[in-house]
Formats: sequence, structure tokens, C-alpha cells
Amino acid sequence: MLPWDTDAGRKFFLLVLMMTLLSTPLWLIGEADAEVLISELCGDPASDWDGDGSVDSRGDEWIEIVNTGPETVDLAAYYLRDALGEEPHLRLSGDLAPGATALFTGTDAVMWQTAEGLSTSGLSLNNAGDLIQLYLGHPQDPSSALVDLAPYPDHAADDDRSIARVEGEWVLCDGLNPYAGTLDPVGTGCPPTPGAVNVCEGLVASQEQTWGEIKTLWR
Ligand SMILES: [Ca+2]
Ligand SMILES: [Ca+2]
Ligand SMILES: [Ca+2]
Repeated sequence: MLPWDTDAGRKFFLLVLMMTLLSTPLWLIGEADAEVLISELCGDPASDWDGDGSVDSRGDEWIEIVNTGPETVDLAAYYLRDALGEEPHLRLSGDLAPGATALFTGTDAVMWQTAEGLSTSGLSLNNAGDLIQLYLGHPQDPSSALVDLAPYPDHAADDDRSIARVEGEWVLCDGLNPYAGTLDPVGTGCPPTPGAVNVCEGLVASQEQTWGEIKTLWR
């Protein structure tokens, strides 16, 4: 006799099924539930953003992460990589409180890569545009999940410009290096805010694009 041939067996089977569903890890549920997101990045630094005393195209790149959820999150479960290659460029670290941001520089990535025996390419933010990917779990682990994407075009990665998510939309923060062109995202005049919650007073709304349209630009 099989377990589900009796009432008791069926109840036990249903109980196990419910417990399995209730304990399904977040990374199997997917992107819609993501609460840790990429909030801003600077792909072509012209300032000493990492504070080591020199301006460096690798070490001074940065990516800002935000926790939009209600609970403190251990960032060690998250990895970043760009659109080229399979290996992650950085495993995040530290606890992130609700509403807080964390900043990771190219130097942080080089330190992690050195410790892991990986090539020390830093964050590898391409100045010609890129698609930065945030994973929950190691990207090469089949159980990992892509939880966020930050796409940016060429003109957004020019000396000390950043792209930042403001009210759900990616905007260009070109306060340090104004962009007068008409490509999306257009200039806002707002300065980058590395490590601080994104604000952009007098925001100039860029042409509306759906996520699907933006993603196809970088695939
Ligand atoms: Ca770069
Ligand atoms: Ca530096
Ligand atoms: Ca910021």
C-alpha cells in the first residue's frame, strides 16, 4: 500500500507538501520579491571615490546597494557581475538595515577577487555601457536567482556621471559633468550620491521606457 492510499497518509502527504511550499527559499520565488536592489553606480570615475589618494579607473568605480525591505539583510548572500562573462565580480558583505544603502568600490572588488584567486578586474563597469546584474546566490550556482538589473548606456558612463534609481526610474546624475545631449537618460543636473539615499531635486523626467525595452538594449 502506498502512503496516500489511506486518509492518514494523504494528510501527511499534504502536510509535507504545504511545509515544502512555505519553506521555499526566496531565490526560488524570484525577482518580484526582491528587496535588495542596485540603487546607483558610477562606471567612469574621475574622482578619488574610494579615498585611497589617487584617481583610478578600476578602484574608484562604485555600485550602491539599497535594502527596500522591512528586515535587516545579510548581504553575503548577494553577488554582482557585469554583462560579460559568467564569474561574479564581487560577493557583497555586511548587514544592511531597512532603508539603508551600502557602497562597494572597485577596490572592494579587487580585494575580494584577490582573496578568491580570481582575475583582479574590479567591478568591470564598461564605459561604453553595460548591464550590471545582482544575484541572490552565486551566479554559477543553478539555484541562484537574478534579482536586479542596472542597464546604462555609453553617455551615462562618462567622467563622474552616475545612474541612480529615483522613484523606480533610472536617472542620470550629471551634476559633476553635465550632459547636454538628448539621449535617454537625459541630464538632471543632480550630483551622484554614493552611499546615500538617492535624491534629485528638480528631476527632469526622461522618456518613459518599460523594463522590457531597457533590458533588450543590453542583451
Ligand atoms: Ca569603467
Ligand atoms: Ca582612488
Ligand atoms: Ca545614492
